[in-house]
Amino acid sequence: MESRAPRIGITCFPLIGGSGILATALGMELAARGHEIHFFSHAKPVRLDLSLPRIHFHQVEVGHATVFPCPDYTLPLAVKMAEIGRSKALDIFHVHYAVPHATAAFLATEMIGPSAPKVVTTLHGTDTTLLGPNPQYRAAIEHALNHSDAVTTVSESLRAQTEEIFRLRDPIQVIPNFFTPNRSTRSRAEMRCELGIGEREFLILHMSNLRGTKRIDLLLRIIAASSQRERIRLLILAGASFDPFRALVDELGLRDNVIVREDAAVVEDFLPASDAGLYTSENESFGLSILETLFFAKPVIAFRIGGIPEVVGDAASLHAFGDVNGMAASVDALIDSPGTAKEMGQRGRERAEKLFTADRVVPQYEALYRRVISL
Ligand code: GMT
Repeated sequence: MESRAPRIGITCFPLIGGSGILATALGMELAARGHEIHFFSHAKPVRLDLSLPRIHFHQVEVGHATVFPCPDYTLPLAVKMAEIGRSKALDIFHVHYAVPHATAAFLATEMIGPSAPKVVTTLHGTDTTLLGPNPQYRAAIEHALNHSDAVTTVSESLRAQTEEIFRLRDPIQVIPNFFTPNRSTRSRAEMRCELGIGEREFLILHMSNLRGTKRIDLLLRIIAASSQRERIRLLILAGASFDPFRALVDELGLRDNVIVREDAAVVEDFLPASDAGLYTSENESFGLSILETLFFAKPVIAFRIGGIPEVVGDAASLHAFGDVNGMAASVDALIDSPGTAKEMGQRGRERAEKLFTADRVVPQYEALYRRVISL
């Protein structure tokens, strides 16, 4: 086995969303540990710092100007991965999402031939939960997974779901997500002042891409059901337009409660200002935003679904899916009892620092890379 650090190509989605954020953080951590890292995507991943040593980014043009009636991404991506994989002698393609990324990796390795990089595929959820049951995608995902040299999921829950849905050749390895908080650029007081949060007000934070599975309707209904709603401000850091939810905000009379920021990539500026995190997904393989909230010692209230219990353990208030009144009661309890809120937040931070740091998780990927290279 070679003694130099393996050279890794990372393929991910670039926009605000847990998989791209995790892939970006992983690439930057690996670069700091001496690996040459080559990112492939159709745009620069939002949190990627191109000034760091050993970080390279290869932008893939979506095939708009071709003879085809529909734009194509998979083939230009595969060609770019093959070109760089060969010229930079990459050891690994680590792709985040099976379709189209693992499919592109498969094509790229076929183009390169025997010296091709090994393929590690990390599943983040959608391949299994949304696309897996879809007959238009199922066979392609199964093919991509069975032609990967290793497949990982970000939680035990996603592993079990994936092995139930697909017929896989090899067992899946679970490697959880991690988070490394950056320094906040604003103090709690500065940010609360900027957001217009009064001293007696309780600031609840929700961070998500607002997709259907995040159940923003339930998020708003919980605030509306709280007996303390006049003291609550709900800050939504949104990875998409909030416009579709404005009518419900008005219907529930929450216009004065809700603050939305659609361009907030720096979560570290907002987390210290908050008093709790509220997450209402009906489906969540892990919940990277929940982990980010735990790292800032903020108590979390969420539904007991998917991988969330693995992330929070007993350091959060979990409820059966859809229990709006139970969630509202938990919000009220945190407002009424700052001591309990503080203690829950501290337990959450201890758990996050014990299980989900880069120092604990990144070596698991490095060990996996070394194992597949030696296959
Ligand atoms: O749903 C999202 O937030 C986006 C999605 C993604 O693929 O970017 O997130 C998935 O991957 C994250 C990182 O592993 C997980 O923390 C999320 O739980 C997961 N989302 C779902 O399973 C719905």
